[in-house]
Amino acid sequence: MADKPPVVLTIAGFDPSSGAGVTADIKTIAAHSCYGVSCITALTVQSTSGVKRVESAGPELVTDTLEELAADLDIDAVHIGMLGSGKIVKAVADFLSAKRDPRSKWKARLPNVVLDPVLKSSSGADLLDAAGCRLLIERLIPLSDVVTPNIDEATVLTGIKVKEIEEMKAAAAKLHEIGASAIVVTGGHLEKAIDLLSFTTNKGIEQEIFKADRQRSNSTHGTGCAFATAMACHLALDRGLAEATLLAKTYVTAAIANGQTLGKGTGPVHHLYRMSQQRRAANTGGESA
Ligand code: PXL
Repeated sequence: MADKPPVVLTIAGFDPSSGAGVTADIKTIAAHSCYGVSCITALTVQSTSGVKRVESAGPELVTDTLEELAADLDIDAVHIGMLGSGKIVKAVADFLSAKRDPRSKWKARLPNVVLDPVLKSSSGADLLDAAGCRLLIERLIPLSDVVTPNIDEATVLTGIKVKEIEEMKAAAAKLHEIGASAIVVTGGHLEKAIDLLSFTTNKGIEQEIFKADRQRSNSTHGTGCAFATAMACHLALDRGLAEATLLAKTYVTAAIANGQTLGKGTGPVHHLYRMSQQRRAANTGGESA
């Protein structure tokens, strides 16, 4: 029998065009040789042209799905993406808190919880209501191991208008105050694609900057989901925070660079680009990349 792969749970919305959301996350998880399981929080009607409609799942459906999966599998990491509404944020926060309660039926807390605080789609549709945003700050950020806002999300969560590195650092410090233990502010929209990792040690807050050239590409739908999910996979594979950040950034950069021309709008990143590299290498008898 083959070895058991790390299990990564994604709690996120459904994007029928598979650029973002659970179906995209499952591709990212497979690309990292982990086993993906999922809990759908909302259905969206969308394509590469943008989000047309959002229907929230019932909170009981979310709670039952999470309990069913957690009772059956040893989960090595959790990715949280689009949640849609305050009721779903509450269901997820209640579940994560119950897993931490020593008096509960659960034996251990869920490890490596990566929260991508999804607020809006890139086309501007609201993906979390106002009550959800408040509860995410109050309850979910303190229950997460890593929070991965982009600069717009960091601005809404902290009230600090994030444009450059100094504001990224200040927003990360504010998120620590709110209760985040580690943060990656992603700045793919800046002139250079700059990500800031911020974490607490016994000496205080440490911050590290990761830079890459910004790519001009039309295949950028799903970059936030791919980054946060790749981060969860690397943590499930026992990598440290800095290595996980660097590898997740490298994965997203390559997934954008290898993007295929799909749809009439903003195309998806190529989550499974490594498969075609391996196929090419096999055909030429060469080594896989
Ligand atoms: O990229 C944010 C995002 C996350 N999850 C779902 C989405 C989107 C953006 O459209 O549809 C399901």
